[in-house]
Amino acid sequence: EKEAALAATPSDADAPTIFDKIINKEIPSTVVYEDDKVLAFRDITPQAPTHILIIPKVKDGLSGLSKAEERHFDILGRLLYTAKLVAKQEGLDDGFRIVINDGPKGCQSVYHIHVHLLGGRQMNWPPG
Ligand code: DGP
Repeated sequence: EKEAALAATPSDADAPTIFDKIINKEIPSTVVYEDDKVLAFRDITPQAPTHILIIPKVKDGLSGLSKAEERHFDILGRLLYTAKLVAKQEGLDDGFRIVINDGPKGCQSVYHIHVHLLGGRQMNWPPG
């Protein structure tokens, strides 16, 4: 029982999340970019006029950045490159912010790696 409980914690890098349902179109989302490897869609609780999440279609153990291995080099690059493409598509020519939350102290809530693209307003530093 204890092992089963542990297996259900967010540390289970392959556990399905709500993002699988978004990828499979089982729940609706506003998709702004899609190819065979990545999906970009609008965040349901936007923190800026433009707030988009960029995710890999196949998680491959990447529940968060802290789980990254060398085999993930390609997908990590694709996520950032897609963020740049979408920023251009959204007209964020004066700047934008990229955020990857990791773990409880990083305020991560969905354990399927995702890049936040935020823009359309002045960002502040330091972040909260
Ligand atoms: P994070 O806190 O970094 O793990 O970000 C997870 C984000 O996912 C959060 O900003 C809200 C967003 N989110 C959660 N559930 C859904 C959903 O069902 N649809 C959409 N579009 N976004 C979601």
